[in-house]
Amino acid sequence: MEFFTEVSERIAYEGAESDNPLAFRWYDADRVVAGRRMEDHLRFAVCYWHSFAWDGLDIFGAGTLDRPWHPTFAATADPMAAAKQKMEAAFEFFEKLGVPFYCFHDRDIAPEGEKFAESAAHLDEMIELAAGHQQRTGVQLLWGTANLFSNARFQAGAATNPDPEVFAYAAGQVAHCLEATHRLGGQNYVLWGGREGYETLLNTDMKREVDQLARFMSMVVEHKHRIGFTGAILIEPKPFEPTKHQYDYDVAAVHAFLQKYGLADEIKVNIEVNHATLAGHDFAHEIATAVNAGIFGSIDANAGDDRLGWDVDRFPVSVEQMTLGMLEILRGGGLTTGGLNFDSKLRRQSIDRTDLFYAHIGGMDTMARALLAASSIIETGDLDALRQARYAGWSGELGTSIMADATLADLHSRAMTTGEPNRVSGHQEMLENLVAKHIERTR
Ligand code: XLS
Ligand code: NI
Ligand code: NI
Repeated sequence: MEFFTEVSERIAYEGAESDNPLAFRWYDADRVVAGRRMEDHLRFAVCYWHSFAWDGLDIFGAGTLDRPWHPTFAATADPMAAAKQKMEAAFEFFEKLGVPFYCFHDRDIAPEGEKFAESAAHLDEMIELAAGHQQRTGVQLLWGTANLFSNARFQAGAATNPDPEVFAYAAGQVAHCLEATHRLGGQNYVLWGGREGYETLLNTDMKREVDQLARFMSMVVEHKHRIGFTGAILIEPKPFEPTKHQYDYDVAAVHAFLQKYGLADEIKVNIEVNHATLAGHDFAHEIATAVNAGIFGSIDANAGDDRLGWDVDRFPVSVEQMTLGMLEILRGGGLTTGGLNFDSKLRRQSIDRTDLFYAHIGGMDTMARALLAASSIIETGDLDALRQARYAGWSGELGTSIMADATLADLHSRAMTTGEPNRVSGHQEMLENLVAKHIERTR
């Protein structure tokens, strides 16, 4: 059955002058940018949950989107039959859009059963089908993850739950999902701390909960090696929502956690744009922090809303925001096992199936344009030259001695005899103009 009948062929690149809303204007998969094909730089992934497992339901009302494969609308009452239809729709979409990757939660692709064993069997059956679809289409799995937050059993978290029974259940679920990801050749495995946080300290033993979280992560790492999964394990930071406070607050908090528990060589981060801004950071800041810490893994590409303080998961629209992000990614050496996963959802009134295409085309063009701008900034070298010049003193005699062996007392006696340090301009506005110029000139 064909689900996306308004799009009969694969979306093509037509160039910036094109007026075709169903064509790429910037994303040209085979174009080589800074020594790498665009497709290999950007490593786009479509996410299963927002695009295929969500019908537009929000806390005020029922689903609105035209999603014939969704259990709410599917002609069949059999959840497994509906899951199979959903998978057909998803792979038809991946193929027509021309993305190399997709991502899923176990519960997105396979319905939960009565008991754990039944849920596991559902997943195994769907994994077999997914393997076939992957082989047929060439679409690969960027990452898998376990949904440890939707079911009521996880009301007080999974690994951080006050009840070890829930920890044990979640551990079993992750073991199964990690193995499924491995079987599908997934390149990463993600752990977003769904409800790993708290609502009130009045009933929460924070120290114990964070220790439990670390124990859980160590088990995941041990299991990864046990089964021979060579992909990266990634934690996805988020400051709050659904809980009032999430332990994996931001990249810096996750890095401190990983170091404290000896996991910094084993786990990296999946940075989501909207989570960065909710934490009070720029997207680029979170990437730079991760690159500096040696834990940069992957990106959930989306956008927040300047006036809304929750995870609205819009498709990326700001070339400037993404250029600054891509600049840090390129400075860090680019994506390796990671990719750009559209953890983005349509607005609830964008009800047509074709809206999924418009949204992804826009997001991919935004990121492609950002890549072009960022690589042209790096290529011309003007920004880096100015940045380097700003620190020139640190290569001089004083700078090197400070970093080597100068003591506070040495610097005290020096201060007694030297004058006021010379102040220079930071030229911020000039640098912002320079970024704007590179964006304007992307071709
Ligand atoms: C929620 C998260 C979630 C993860 C995967 O805010 O972004 O979608 O990416 O569990
Ligand atoms: Ni995400
Ligand atoms: Ni999110």
